[in-house]
Amino acid sequence: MNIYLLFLLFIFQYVHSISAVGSPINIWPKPRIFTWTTPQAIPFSPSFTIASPSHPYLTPAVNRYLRQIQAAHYNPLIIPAVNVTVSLPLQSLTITVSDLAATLSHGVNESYTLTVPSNNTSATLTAATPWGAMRGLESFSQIVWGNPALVAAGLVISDWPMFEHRGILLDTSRNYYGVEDLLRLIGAMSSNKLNVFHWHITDSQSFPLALNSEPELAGKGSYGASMQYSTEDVKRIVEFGLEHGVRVIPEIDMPGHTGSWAETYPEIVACANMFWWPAGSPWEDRLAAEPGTGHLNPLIPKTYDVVKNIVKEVTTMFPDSFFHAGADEIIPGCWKADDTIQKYLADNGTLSQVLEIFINSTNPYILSLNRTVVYWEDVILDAEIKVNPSILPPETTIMQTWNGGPNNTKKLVSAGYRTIVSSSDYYYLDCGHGDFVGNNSVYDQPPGFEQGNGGSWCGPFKSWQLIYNYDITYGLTETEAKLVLGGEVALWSEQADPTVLDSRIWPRASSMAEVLWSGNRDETGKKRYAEATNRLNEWINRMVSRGVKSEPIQPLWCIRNPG
Ligand code: CP6
Repeated sequence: MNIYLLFLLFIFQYVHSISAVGSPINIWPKPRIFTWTTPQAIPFSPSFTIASPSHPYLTPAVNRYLRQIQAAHYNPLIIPAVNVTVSLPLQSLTITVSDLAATLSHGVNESYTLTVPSNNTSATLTAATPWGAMRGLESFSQIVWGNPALVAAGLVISDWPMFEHRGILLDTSRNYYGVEDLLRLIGAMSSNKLNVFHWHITDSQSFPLALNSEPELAGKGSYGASMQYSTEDVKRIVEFGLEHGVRVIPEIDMPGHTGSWAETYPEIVACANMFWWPAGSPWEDRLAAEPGTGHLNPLIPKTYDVVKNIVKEVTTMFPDSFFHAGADEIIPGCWKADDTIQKYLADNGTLSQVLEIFINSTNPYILSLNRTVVYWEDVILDAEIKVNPSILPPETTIMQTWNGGPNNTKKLVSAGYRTIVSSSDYYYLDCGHGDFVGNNSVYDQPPGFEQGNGGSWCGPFKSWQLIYNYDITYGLTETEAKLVLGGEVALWSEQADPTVLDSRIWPRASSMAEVLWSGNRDETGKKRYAEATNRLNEWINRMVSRGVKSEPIQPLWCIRNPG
């Protein structure tokens, strides 16, 4: 290096020595513990490399991050005020993993420690498992910015999640999403450190999953040949999930929400042709009474031949140990409309017994395939049709709550169930978009939802702040809180499809992602959403720069004039 260049470097360093002690680090979700006493940075070498143990899923992740960081030149909304030491470009990151054999499963250790020195050209990332290493790589990618790139230095991050289960539910039955949309979703989930894609694959409106054992279910029940997921598609999605540290949990919703099965097997589906409800029947009877409903008939042996074929093949396609079997929203009026069920009721049977027959005939089979079964809370909590909880022991059953906010969470955990929180009052991303039953519909509307009044489907809209401030263990004892596995935001697709996917989900899912990773309070115990606002602006900008079309939360003016 000649003397002239050294002189230039000196000037450059001097000019950049504007210190801004205490400025936050722009990582989303915020790490649990980090020290960055003096905001400082060093150049990111164009020949930067990552050394990592070889692993079928970590290796592709490393290559992906390396490419992304080198190509990104992320342009921040607010240029971080840092001291820059130009003499020490960061040349390498060395990854160490203590348990390379750990599989991606519920409760896997996702902790990591990332150290970027300010006086050395190499950084280190240590993690318990490959999945923790992926979380650390993501954090590392978020501390690199600018062109030529700088990397935050003189910092140590020690990080691990607060909740083990951090997910997104997407419904691919009401409207179809292409494989590329699902991959983009999983990629964005991973960058938000979310680890569960709950795939609500089938419902009454379409059956998009192509199965070799039951080819007609999708053949007749999908929206068309181009709107199906083939075995290869599923394999690609599951593998993509593994490369991103995202588990893919399939849901086959049954015995309700199965109208689409009737295209193939009309004989096993009750009320599939009930396109409108008998005039005058009360709205309460019409839970999930969407155009195109239908419930499996538990009293017909053929039902179980079909269910077992589906469950068996789905478990071969999805390696995760969780299987979601639905069991939400059983409509009394649907089963009551069926002849065989009517006879059963006339012989003093009850609708709850009909549901028990279904659960008793399917749950042991799912368990025999080494799966933990997840059910919607309705299976034991719904007022009219529910099973005796004793047939679903907490050891083998996980409940997912969506009604009634914290009260239902309390009911489930106090009964001993491990619980996933998806409260519709906070976590339903489809809410607030107006009634989807059109003005030309033959449906009677419930009071307040008269046709054409614009009545809102589970409104109002759930804002990122509402989601950020929700505590999923609110009102629970310490013992009860331990049974809360985590949460999932849900995008039901009656009024969503690929054109709105990104903006319906982001940044509101990022809100939950941060809270389930590191909470929503600062060191003094105060809610930290004001601080989060600034970081979220930057995070949205980064997601957009990575091709995820997140919505904004503020005008650029506010971002440039933080007050
Ligand atoms: N579909 C299925 C749905 C819903 C559920 N299950 C749902 C219910 C109420 C609201 C939003 C969505 N569309 N299969 C409930 C778990 Cl407000």
